[in-house]
Amino acid sequence: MANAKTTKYDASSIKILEGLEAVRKRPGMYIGSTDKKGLHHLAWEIIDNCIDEIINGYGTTVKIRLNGDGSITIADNGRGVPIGKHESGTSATEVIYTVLHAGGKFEEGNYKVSGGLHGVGASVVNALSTWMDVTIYREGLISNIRFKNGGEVASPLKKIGESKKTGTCVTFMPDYEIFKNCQFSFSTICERMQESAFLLPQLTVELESVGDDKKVSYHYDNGIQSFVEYINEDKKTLNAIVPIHGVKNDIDVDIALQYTDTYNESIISFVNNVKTSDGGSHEVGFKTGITKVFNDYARANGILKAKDTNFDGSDVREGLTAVINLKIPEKLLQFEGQTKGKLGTPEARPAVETVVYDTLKFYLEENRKDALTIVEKMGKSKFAREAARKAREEARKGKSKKEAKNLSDKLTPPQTRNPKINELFIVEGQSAGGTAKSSRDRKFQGILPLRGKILNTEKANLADAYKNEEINTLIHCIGAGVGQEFDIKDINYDKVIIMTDADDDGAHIQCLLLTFFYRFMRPLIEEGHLYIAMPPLFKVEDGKNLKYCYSNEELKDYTRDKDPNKYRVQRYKGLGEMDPEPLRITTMSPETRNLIKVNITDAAMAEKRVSVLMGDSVEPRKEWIDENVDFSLEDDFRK
Ligand code: 0RA
Repeated sequence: MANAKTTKYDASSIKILEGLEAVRKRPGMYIGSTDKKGLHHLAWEIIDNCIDEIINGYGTTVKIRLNGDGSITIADNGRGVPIGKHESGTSATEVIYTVLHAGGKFEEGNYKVSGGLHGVGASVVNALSTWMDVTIYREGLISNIRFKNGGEVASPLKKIGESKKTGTCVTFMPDYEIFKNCQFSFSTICERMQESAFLLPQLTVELESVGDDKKVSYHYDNGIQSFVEYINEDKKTLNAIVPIHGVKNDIDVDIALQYTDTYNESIISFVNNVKTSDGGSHEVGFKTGITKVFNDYARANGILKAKDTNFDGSDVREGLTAVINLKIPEKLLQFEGQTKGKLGTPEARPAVETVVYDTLKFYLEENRKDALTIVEKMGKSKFAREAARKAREEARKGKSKKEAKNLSDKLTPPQTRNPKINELFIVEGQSAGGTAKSSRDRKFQGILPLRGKILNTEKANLADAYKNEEINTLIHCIGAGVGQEFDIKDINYDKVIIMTDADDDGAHIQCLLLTFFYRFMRPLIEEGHLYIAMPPLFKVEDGKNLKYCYSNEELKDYTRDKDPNKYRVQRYKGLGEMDPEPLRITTMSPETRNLIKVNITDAAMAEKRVSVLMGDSVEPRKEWIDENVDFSLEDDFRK
């Protein structure tokens, strides 16, 4: 009998290792990719399991720690992963961490609220780790199991102590042979956990990064209302946050919204605690609902007269911040699109529309003062929109010759017209412009020197932007229109590259340009056409060697073991003082340069950053620049 059992165990354990081997052979099939995103997927997998436990009513806190050696620890105070014997003779714990998709078998008809988009199982994380250590507090015991080499048992489950606590603590070391040149990003993990904390008021998240001594924690009793408050933190708001809540046809609708005096909208939506980055039926219902309710209110109160046209959607959403959170029963759940980031469920549209309309109708009637402030802003938006259209039409009719002349004074265009390969360098000032002109490859690189500081578009609407000469020039250069009418198909350049000095002024101009592109040509960023050039900060000459360094750290690293008398460091104060050849090699030539692709993955968070950087309050901006000079950039384009 014992023999039979051993044989069975051996056979099944071989099968298990084969399963994990399949994961190691084709990680992409299980976690999407083996880049930075895939690496973080491992963390999300383990973290989501903890969060599910809390959603189901067990435990309150998730603790996450980057250990500084590449490993990460994730712990919760839920019931603890089961430690009993499994029918195969091994522990249930071992099964959960080694059998593909085993996790679900241990659930007892739980309503998994967070499910839907992820959930490949903890065993996949184990398969892609060089080691994993699981400690479980349960049934009065502390139990531990360890794995190595992608899921082999290094030490089977055993008691290591006693405790009245309950919970699960997992530490794993991702296999960095698979995730080459990747590391966990503390700020990425913080951002996602903060979002979870906003969505789940019962949750506390504590995060720590050991190497650099960072510690934060998130807990929000007021849920998505706190989320809106956070996004609008540095903005002037027009009304108190409006909570909208209702259940319609089994769909639970929860929304918080607030208007600001800015010109942009940020709507962020979730379904069953999973972000729907590409919107979907719920967002359509939301937009329809608010457009209807504000038009009806404005008509009923004589703000829109009979001869006036309606507010359109963009008028109603100007300055709007909204967080939408839906709970949809599994049987109605439908996600669409390549990344499943879009809600399909048709029932969500009328459900959200009705709840939004009814709640806001009542709110507007009860809060007349706020209502009038908001509607007055919509009136201004409508007026500006109509004025901008007129201005554009006039520009098309009469002034286009003058503009062409204007542009030819400023822009040095590439010699050939090829939007698929051409590049536009936006540089600061005439002197840098001159050097850039000598450094460029004239066949496909164009140079646009900006004269003055460009307008801060955080505080400007489209009509104001048109009046600013530098911005006007930019719009004409890029050639694809602006705002709602921007059409990415018409861009004259494949890459628009911001090339400023590596000093405070340069950083400020970068911010101004990024703000402008973010507000008025967002597809340029979303479709990956906007870049930042990386000019070197230092030139180091030692004997016959010449080396360019791009940061203080790089300079320190490079000169550490050198005799200070044997090398010479030149600090570049601006692009203007660089010679054409070094500028070409270090910054402009596609063969040798470093470019950073501007990558806005999360519109709402980027929104928050832009408003911190460009808004009225100086303090948070200073603090923010000090902490994160790299804005929302991801340097995934190092060529
Ligand atoms: C299934 C059953 C039970 C606990 C869990 C899963 C569980 C999984 C994870 C993953 C991370 N933290 C977790 N906490 C709990 C226990 C069921 C019971 O106690 O009856």
